[in-house]
Amino acid sequence: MTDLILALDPTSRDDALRIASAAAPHIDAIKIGYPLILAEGLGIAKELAAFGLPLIADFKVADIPNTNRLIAEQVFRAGFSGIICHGFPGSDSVEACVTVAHEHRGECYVVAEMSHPGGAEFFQGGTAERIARMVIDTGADGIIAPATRPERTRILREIIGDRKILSPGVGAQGGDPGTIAGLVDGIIVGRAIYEADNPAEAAAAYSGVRTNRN
Ligand code: OMP
Repeated sequence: MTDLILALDPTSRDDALRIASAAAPHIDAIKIGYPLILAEGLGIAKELAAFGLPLIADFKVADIPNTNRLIAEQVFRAGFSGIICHGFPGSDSVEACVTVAHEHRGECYVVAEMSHPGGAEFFQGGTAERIARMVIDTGADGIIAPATRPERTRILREIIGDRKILSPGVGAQGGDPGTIAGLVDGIIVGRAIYEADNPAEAAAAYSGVRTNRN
């Protein structure tokens, strides 16, 4: 069954906890990153972990291996169960995140191709495919691939086989959940849930498109 991952990007603790609490019965994981953590501090991770859902750190880590390792150690110590890193710094940098993630029984996802229009500028032309192959070679757990371009995500699926694909771009960025859900292991939805008048109802509606992977 495709997971529904809430991208929790509001920048106030109260909003984040209210929305997470409303959406929690309908979602499978929570992803947070710079917007919420820079506003409220890393301690928000422990508060969100209390919902009992996997918590993914979206820092799109993109540094030398030693710095990636130091960042990943802080992430898993803070209570996260997954981390997102970039692939373009190279396989040694990705391996640093994968090693720390697995030491903590967590998961590491690598951005293969981004979902916004500019994501086509550098990630296409072979780069996304190379990053997907790197995921296999480094033992990473999966990729981030765009719900806004299902045809690209389908190509990346052929490369990564049964590794996971988490797919942002549904809702606010125009991606259709029904089209992408069967191709991926998780859809990532942010504004369409946390900016909705009724986040619980919105989360329940996205939860309804979950399906078995084709
Ligand atoms: P909404 O556009 O509000 O649904 O949020 C999408 C979430 O997914 C945000 O937290 C983005 O930072 C994140 N994201 C993308 O939108 N596109 C990508 O290519 C990669 C990510 C990500 O790594 O999560």
